[in-house]
Amino acid sequence: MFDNLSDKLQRVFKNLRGEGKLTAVNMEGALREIRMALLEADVNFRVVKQLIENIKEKAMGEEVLTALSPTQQVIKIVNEELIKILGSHESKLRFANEPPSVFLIVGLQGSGKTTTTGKLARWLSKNGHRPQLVSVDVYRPAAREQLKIIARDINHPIYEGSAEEKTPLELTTGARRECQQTGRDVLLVDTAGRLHIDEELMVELQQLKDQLSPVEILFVADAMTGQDAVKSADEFHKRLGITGVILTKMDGDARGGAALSIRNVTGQPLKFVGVGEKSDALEPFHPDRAANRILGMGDVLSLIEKASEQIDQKKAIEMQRKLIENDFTLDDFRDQLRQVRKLGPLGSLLDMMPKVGMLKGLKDVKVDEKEIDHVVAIIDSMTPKERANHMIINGSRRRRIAKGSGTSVQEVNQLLKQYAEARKMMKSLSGGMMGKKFGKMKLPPGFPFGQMPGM
Ligand SMILES: Nc1nc2c(ncn2[C@@H]2O[C@H](COP(=O)(O)OP(=O)(O)O)[C@@H](O)[C@H]2O)c(=O)[nH]1
Ligand SMILES: [Mg+2]
Repeated sequence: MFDNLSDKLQRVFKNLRGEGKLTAVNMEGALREIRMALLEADVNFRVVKQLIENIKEKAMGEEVLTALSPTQQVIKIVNEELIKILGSHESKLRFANEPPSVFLIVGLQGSGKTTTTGKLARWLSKNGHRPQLVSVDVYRPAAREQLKIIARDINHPIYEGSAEEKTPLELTTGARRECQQTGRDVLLVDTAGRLHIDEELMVELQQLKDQLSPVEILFVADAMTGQDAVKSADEFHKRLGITGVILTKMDGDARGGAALSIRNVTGQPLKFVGVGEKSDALEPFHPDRAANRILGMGDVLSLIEKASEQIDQKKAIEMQRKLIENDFTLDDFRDQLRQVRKLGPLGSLLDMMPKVGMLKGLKDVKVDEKEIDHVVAIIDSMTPKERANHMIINGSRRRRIAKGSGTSVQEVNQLLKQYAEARKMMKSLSGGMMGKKFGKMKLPPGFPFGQMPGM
């Protein structure tokens, strides 16, 4: 996956490193090489153009981070732009308020729909759902048989339909009824494919869409077909309105052009990638991890990320203002916790910053990541109003929050107590040294929660 592109980009960065200093001239050369590498990876030319423009603009405009070398800064920018083009966040599946959630699996013949339907069933079961399968490829009995075999392999029920149910619509209607009766919450509909997009197929799919109101219309495409996959996804989207894409056969695709283009061209997210023929070879797509993989330098990237977060001045100043004015809300509390979580053990972060001598005392503080996740989950379960004003969180609200976050009322109480203590501590800090003597001092991310009891 992305192997060729990864190799080429790493070569570009290596050459840049050799240059020592970053100049307009060698930057121009690097950009040209990055452009070539992307085009050779079969990335859509418009996407390449935009990527290069963004990288160029940022590289020229970026304020200098003294903690990074010029090459590291270019890597940082390329990484950020790759993540952006890949969709920024993981796009999770949507579910209907009223079960069953209907997912239509659509795409051209041979793209991997039937295989992916089985993989999705398995993935959904592992993630707390009870999916039901149905094949509506009524033109090819072998195709329905194929899904039956897959279902048997993964030990999943499949709706086979009665003798009267012959059309795709009759079959799905029957399958949906059975879901309701047996308490299955997701109906996966494996649809027929054609070699090309044709009118008849579109009419059939449109009819299924109208009658079933699917929450997800997932377009399955073969990544190895590169820009053809992107083109057909785009056409399907224009005709049918897809909600996401699943790219299969990523295990055999060393270029990655489809993955890099699909979001930008269709406006629809890449939700999963298929990475093998087996039923567990399906992965949710994470733009940041993919970018990481493309750049192939996880260690450098995490160092860069940590260093740039440390220099995130705007945030620090804002936080400081809040400390002094004591309007530090649960929202801010959560932000800080998340930042601590992202940075990992404070010790390793401090190791990278020899300059901040006054923080050395914090070195032995351990950050329990699971506990932070727990606390963040509790705050997530609060309403915006509650997060803005913790005073309104009474007994019944605490019970609701505990339930929503899968914790106990005691844990919610504990969190609110910690938060109140943190506020108090800040108040005394802001009245004392923070407010006067160190008025312009930057705060380390996560400060001062690293020191809290039990965290
Ligand atoms: N290597 C690999 N093969 C896959 C993947 N997904 C599907 N296939 C293969 O692609 C072929 C066509 O898949 P199928 O599900 O029948 O496609 P459909 O016509 O769209 O239903 C089969 O041989 C699958 O084993 C994948 O992620 N990796
Ligand atoms: Mg099929």
